[in-house]
Amino acid sequence: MARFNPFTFNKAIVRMPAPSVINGLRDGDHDGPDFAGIQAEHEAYIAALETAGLDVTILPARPDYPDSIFVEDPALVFPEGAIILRPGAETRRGEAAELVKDLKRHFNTILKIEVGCVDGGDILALPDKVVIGLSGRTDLVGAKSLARCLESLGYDSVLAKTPPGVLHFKTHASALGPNHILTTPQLSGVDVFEGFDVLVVPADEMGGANVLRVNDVVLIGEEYPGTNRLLRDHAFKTLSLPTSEIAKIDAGLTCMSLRWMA
Ligand code: CIR
Repeated sequence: MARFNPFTFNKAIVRMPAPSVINGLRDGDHDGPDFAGIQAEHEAYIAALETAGLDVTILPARPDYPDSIFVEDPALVFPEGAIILRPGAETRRGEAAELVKDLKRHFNTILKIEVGCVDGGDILALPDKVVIGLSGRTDLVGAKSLARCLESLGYDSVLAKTPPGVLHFKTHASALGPNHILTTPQLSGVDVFEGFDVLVVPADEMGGANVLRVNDVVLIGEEYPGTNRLLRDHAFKTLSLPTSEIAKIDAGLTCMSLRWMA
């Protein structure tokens, strides 16, 4: 495939949180987030996207889908078209169909995964390929179906393994720039990152590996000062955002938007 720029965007879609977000899926039985806290984090996130130059479409809350604020999981978007995914969690599957009419307003080409399951959180777009992480939410059948959709849009893809017990591939890896990846120690040596400079988050900041490069800035959770320092030491411009409430339902910064260059 021709080299692709997965960092430059002028459009985004987000969805408002519903009060039911406090019942969002999570690993373990700890308390959920505080609704006002989620609202504040979401608001700051939208403001950061707008400051970075994106035109943000804000979809209304869907109380029937507690996790629907995490629009990255049910769809993938590229300048050439959108792909409707099949989320691995039963309670989230309906979110994909709900996005179709909204995506049709922006994309002429809409493809769809019909079999298996794929969560957008497992899909990492790099300049030379798209990595599909196999996980508890993304299976081989879904991954192969996605690879065919990607090919028809002009993208090469490769499979990788999400570390056991980790929700999504991107929970532990992010693309920082044309030559740089940020990972946890578990993913630092994987072959799909060969040829990239891999920066590794400090051992006590695993959650810091989920960052979002948007145009010239890297959005990072304010709970990860060591990771922030690491990025700044490598000349990345960063913006810290509060993420402690969304973290209670296993979410990070990439999952609250779909982003593309129109
Ligand atoms: C879930 O378990 O599906 C949600 N509570 C969190 C999804 C986070 N998605 C993402 O990081 N791509």
